[in-house]
Amino acid sequence: MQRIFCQRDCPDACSLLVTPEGEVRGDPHHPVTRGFACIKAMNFLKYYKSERRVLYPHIREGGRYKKVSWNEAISLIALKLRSILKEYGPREVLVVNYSGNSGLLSFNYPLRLFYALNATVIDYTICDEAGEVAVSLHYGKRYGAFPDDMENAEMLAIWGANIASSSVHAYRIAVELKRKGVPIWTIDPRRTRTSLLGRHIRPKPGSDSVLAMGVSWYIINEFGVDLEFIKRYTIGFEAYKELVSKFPPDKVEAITGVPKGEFRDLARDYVERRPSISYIGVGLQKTRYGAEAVRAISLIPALVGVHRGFFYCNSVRDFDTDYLKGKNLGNPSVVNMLDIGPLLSSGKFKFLYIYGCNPAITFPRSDLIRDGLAREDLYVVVHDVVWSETAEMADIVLPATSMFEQFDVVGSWWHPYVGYSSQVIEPAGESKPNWWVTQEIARKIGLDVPELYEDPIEALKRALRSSKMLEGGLDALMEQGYVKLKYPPKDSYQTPSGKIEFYSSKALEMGYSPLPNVGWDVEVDGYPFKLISSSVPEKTSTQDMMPEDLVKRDSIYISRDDAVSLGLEEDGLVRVTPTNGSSIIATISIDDNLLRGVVWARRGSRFIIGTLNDLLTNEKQKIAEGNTLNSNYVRIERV
Ligand SMILES: Nc1nc2c(c(=O)[nH]1)N[C@H]1C(S)=C(S)[C@@H](COP(=O)(O)OP(=O)(O)OC[C@H]3O[C@@H](n4cnc5c(=O)[nH]c(N)nc54)[C@H](O)[C@@H]3O)O[C@H]1N2
Ligand SMILES: Nc1nc2c(c(=O)[nH]1)N[C@H]1C(S)=C(S)[C@@H](COP(=O)(O)OP(=O)(O)OC[C@H]3O[C@@H](n4cnc5c(=O)[nH]c(N)nc54)[C@H](O)[C@@H]3O)O[C@H]1N2
Ligand SMILES: [Mo]
Repeated sequence: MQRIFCQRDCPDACSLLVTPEGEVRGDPHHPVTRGFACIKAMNFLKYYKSERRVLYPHIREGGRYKKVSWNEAISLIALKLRSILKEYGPREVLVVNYSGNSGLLSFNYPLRLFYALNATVIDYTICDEAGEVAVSLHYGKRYGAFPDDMENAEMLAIWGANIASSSVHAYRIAVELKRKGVPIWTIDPRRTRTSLLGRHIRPKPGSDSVLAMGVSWYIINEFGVDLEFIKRYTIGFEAYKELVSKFPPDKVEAITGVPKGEFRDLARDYVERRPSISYIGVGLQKTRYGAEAVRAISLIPALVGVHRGFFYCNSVRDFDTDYLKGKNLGNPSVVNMLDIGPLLSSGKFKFLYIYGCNPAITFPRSDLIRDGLAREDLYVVVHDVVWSETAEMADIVLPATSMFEQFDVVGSWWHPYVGYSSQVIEPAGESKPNWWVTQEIARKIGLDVPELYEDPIEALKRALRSSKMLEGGLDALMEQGYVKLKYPPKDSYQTPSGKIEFYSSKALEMGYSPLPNVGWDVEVDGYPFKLISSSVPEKTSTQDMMPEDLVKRDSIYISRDDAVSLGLEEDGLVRVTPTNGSSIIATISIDDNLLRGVVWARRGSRFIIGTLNDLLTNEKQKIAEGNTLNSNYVRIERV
């Protein structure tokens, strides 16, 4: 049986076996995959064989796509690129990439071309980055609990994550814990499959930093902190205590909508059931005070004496990814990816290269992204595995190999294993890996930079060579298949003081509040519904949609009480108007899992008219200019 490592942007980064019959299974020997794969992976081969697959290079001519040879496609791209560089300069060339493929090579290597050109690259702010910075302010490196820590937990609190959908192997651990009688808590405004595992706290969305204060208040004032631990491993506790004292239970109850008895019980479990572990999801972080909430939740273990008793993002690696992406080759300009819609639609940039990303659906103000892609004076090249919504608007579409058809090195942002994924299937049609395409473009425009043509295996070797976490580098990976990374110990803290800093000196230096800046989303006048969205089991972001799924249109989900008060029935049509001046038309779905005042949509929703992300703003969090995808308010009317 042949094996690959899943290259989707998912915490589980599974080891997948392809049987001789062409089925995909979870590797029974891999310590985290343990013999089962998610529903998406089981359908991968069907998906990659579907008619959505891009098999050949295509150029758009008179509104239709025409098949061309690679040579024609690359020549045309080189011609355009050269003339745009000459006429407008390199800053008008933009590369957009993100989470289509998280393999080290697939993600990074193409960037070499754009670094060497001194073009414009993006800042990756659309997912979990603000929360990563948040944790590092107090802990140094951001690693926390691993799967085995979860398995040994005496209590698990899952904040703003629906792991039944987004991390099925973490969900399985949670199910095992429940079976053993370990208390599980879920903090999510929605009822989900995950929340059915235990006690469910339902805060108003966007109020988690306040809720974390409420939990901390009870720990400090009623159940007792671990003073020994605090003295030995932390600094700034007195200042933190002062902050928490400003959020007594009644105030927290009023802001979050959670009865105080509930978060009191949660506080008691944090203290009495140690090691208690918090799984902090990306969902709650995509709010105006999201990174602040991540800070406050991550500090709860420091109160009760558990070293790094949280999981948020474990992708701490000492690989030389700067080398892989060619950071030394130039000094590109950087723009926040949340701003791409407004920038493109206002006429900025003349050449756009997109790989591993579907911004026409996934970026905020996707309506403006699509306006931009439609510009006559913008040349758009899309390299993708399938005819994504973005590919369908490109001037040139290039076929990409799927994860089964290319080699790469794949890590996880949850578990500590890194794998070498081999090519196990011949490339479909004329599809080519990401690194190959930018090599060819560089060659055609005649760039004299040796790194642009470096053999990708050599590049990987060099990037892993000096790693202390991965002994033996790429050779070890290729020989053993996967290797467990050596992380620093849980009780080492890479902050200026060497301790957990409740009061963060690094935050101060970076212009952020040294203590979590506790805040919450407030309703906007005239826009009574909070719109949130999240991942669903059967697709990864916009991937895995079969041709028959694409015909269907998504709904806006609303609570029964709200539907009644608006006079709406199941499948009725509504216009949804956000604060940003756009609007969409969709069907309504009545959902008993929602709180009043909250509406929900599946991530990547496409409605009868418009898409979900047309409704979002590009407002940023203060920390790391992170996204606020879950902090939008809308008005809903029957049409
Ligand atoms: N099947 C599948 N798996 C995936 C993905 C996928 O699309 N599909 N995507 C992958 C990627 S890129 C990522 S980033 C992760 C994301 O996966 P998760 O970390 O689970 O995050 P989300 O799916 O964004 O949202 C999870 C939950 O957060 C809740 N939520 C929303 N706002 C708030 C709030 O203010 N407070 C609280 N407490 N909860 C809130 C939502 O109701 C939702 O149930 O999953 C990865 N795994
Ligand atoms: N409303 C709302 N919007 C969101 C979110 C949300 O929760 N709500 N979540 C945000 C988050 S967490 C994320 S991570 C982003 C994800 O947004 P994107 O980065 O746009 O991710 P995908 O939708 O998975 O699209 C990736 C594209 O890459 C292609 N691809 C896959 N493998 C390869 C490959 O090897 N080579 C090439 N060239 N292409 C490949 C896929 O076919 C797909 O078209 O969306 C964000 N947008
Ligand atoms: Mo993400």
